[in-house]
Amino acid sequence: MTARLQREGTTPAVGIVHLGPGAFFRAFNAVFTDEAMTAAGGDWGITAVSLRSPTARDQLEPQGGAYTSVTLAAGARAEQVISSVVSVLVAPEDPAAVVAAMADPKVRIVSLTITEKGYCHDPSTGALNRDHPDIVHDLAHLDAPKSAVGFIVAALAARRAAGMPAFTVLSCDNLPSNGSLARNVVLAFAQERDAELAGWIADNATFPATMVDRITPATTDADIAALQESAGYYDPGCVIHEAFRQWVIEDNFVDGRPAWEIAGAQLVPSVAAHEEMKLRCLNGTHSTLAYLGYLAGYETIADCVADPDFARLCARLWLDEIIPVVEEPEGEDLVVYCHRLLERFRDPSIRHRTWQIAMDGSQKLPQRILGTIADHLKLGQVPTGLCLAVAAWMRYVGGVDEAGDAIDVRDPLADHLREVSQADDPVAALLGVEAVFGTELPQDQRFRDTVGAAYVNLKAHGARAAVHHYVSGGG
Ligand code: CS2
Repeated sequence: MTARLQREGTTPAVGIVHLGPGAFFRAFNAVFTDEAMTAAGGDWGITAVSLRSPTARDQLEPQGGAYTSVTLAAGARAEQVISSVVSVLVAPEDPAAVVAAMADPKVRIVSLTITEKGYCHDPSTGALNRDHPDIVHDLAHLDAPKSAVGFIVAALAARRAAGMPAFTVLSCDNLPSNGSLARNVVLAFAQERDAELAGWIADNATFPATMVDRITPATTDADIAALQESAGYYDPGCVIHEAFRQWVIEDNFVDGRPAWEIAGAQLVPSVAAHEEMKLRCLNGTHSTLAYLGYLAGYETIADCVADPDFARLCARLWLDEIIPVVEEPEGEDLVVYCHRLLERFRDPSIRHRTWQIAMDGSQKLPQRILGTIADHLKLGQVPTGLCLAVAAWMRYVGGVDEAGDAIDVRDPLADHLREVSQADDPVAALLGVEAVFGTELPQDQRFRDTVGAAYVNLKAHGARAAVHHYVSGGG
């Protein structure tokens, strides 16, 4: 039997608690922190916390927290053992231990990769969803929280009671103004419990915004076997990702941070423009490819853009519909940025499944696609390609593919969306889902008509024909 990977060298003291120890965190935050500590030292070891399943703990604990980060680029591979994670806690097994870890005086940062739905917010407005079952639970039982928001408030309350300083809450999820969004949900929750606590958090904690970017598909058994073959050890905690990485961080920390800039992070006064560029250019086309590509029968993003029509779809979306309404961040050239994106999407060694990206669309659509559409409508234009993407999402959440087979739709609103799609006019019914579309956008007749026409076209001719029609100059 092959030996398992083991941690080597000294274990750093913990300075960060990270919620959400999935593949993205391991390919991104933990790598930056590992490299920063190797180069500049600092007590920034990470206690990782899983809010749901024990998988990450079961993978990493027998390895002392160490795991392999595998970079794949056009067939070449590079392996790097990452040792910044010191231990993994599983919140449902012992919520009090998680609060205690976050309330430890040595901890100065609580970072988050909990995905969009982890914020328990209303996607169209960003406000805390007070009806969310985890929020309802946590408001009543803050001694044993379930949600990230509940854990943060419980830990900050404990720190305040002990006369300790607050910590920095560092959101690293693909949400617009993720720092203020995290701040708003935390303050709204705290306000419901104790107005003085909310005031203390507002005055003492910081919530810097970040833009995060590295394409990291879910690790497969084949990836683990390939690592075993090449490295000679077994590591079920390994992660596979592209070489590219970009982390733009608003430099606003309560009590220090790792020297992430040594590992290439950009520490800036404002992240807004970078964030919008990334969410709209990368994630916007990713989601478009996910829905249209899935319906067209393509398994991965690389498979999608190997089809010349789908590659042209991306190019046309960027040039005609996205870049014209995106502000260019300092130091970036949007055309070059998008050109590079297509190269990243094309890399066949990164097998990023359309089905994986299609997940949780109700939480992703507003910031990835609907904001861009709204900006065009304000200028009196209708972006037909992005409306086609919305129609493809509607087809997808209907739950039946073009061959008549069931789609395994994963989304917190999946049941509701499937039910709503059964209406006589599914487009009108889905546009009425306020959590996704808000109240303003669905009132725009041009938008309704264009999405409606795209939906009919998709249903009658299929995704490949609809994409071909669009890139051939049709609407
Ligand atoms: C993807 C992202 O799964 C998805 O929704 O669009 O995870 C994407 O790969 C990352 O944001 C890239 O940085």
